Amino acid sequence: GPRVKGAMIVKPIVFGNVARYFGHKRSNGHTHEWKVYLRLYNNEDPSGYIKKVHFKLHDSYPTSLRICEEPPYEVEETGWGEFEVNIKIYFVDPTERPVSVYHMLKLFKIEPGAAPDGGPMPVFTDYIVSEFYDELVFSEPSSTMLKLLKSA
Ligand code: SLL
Repeated sequence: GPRVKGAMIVKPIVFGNVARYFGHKRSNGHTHEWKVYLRLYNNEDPSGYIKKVHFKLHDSYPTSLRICEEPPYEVEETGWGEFEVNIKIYFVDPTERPVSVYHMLKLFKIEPGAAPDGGPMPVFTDYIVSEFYDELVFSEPSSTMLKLLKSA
């Protein structure tokens, strides 16, 4: 439908990862299990206006593109290293352009003074959370999209 002049809707989001250290290195070299996720800040169900969410992992993962067609939008994996995850959000209204957010997967904690020279060093901790806030801004959405955004 036509764009609604002057209309603006803001949807606060939260994205990030949790990770757990195995306590040892597995035979495949993996040291952690982790989960990367995207959700609405107020925990609303966005499936009325979000079509799908793509998580693009490091190329060392077989099938590095993971697709979530409905909530929860999350990927659980194991691994040994940190890398940037591209989280791309597609909307039900195809005229609404997909939005990308980037999350640096965190497995280790940077500890000041932990290195032999007294500098910072990544250390293994049992559990780590790395979470960020952002906002999806819908500026003059279509009338259809505006209805979907409001009825969520
Ligand atoms: C690094 N630049 O060197 C980063 C890359 C990639 C981590 C980290 C894959 C596990 C698997 C995995 O953990 N990749 O291949 O099964 O630290």
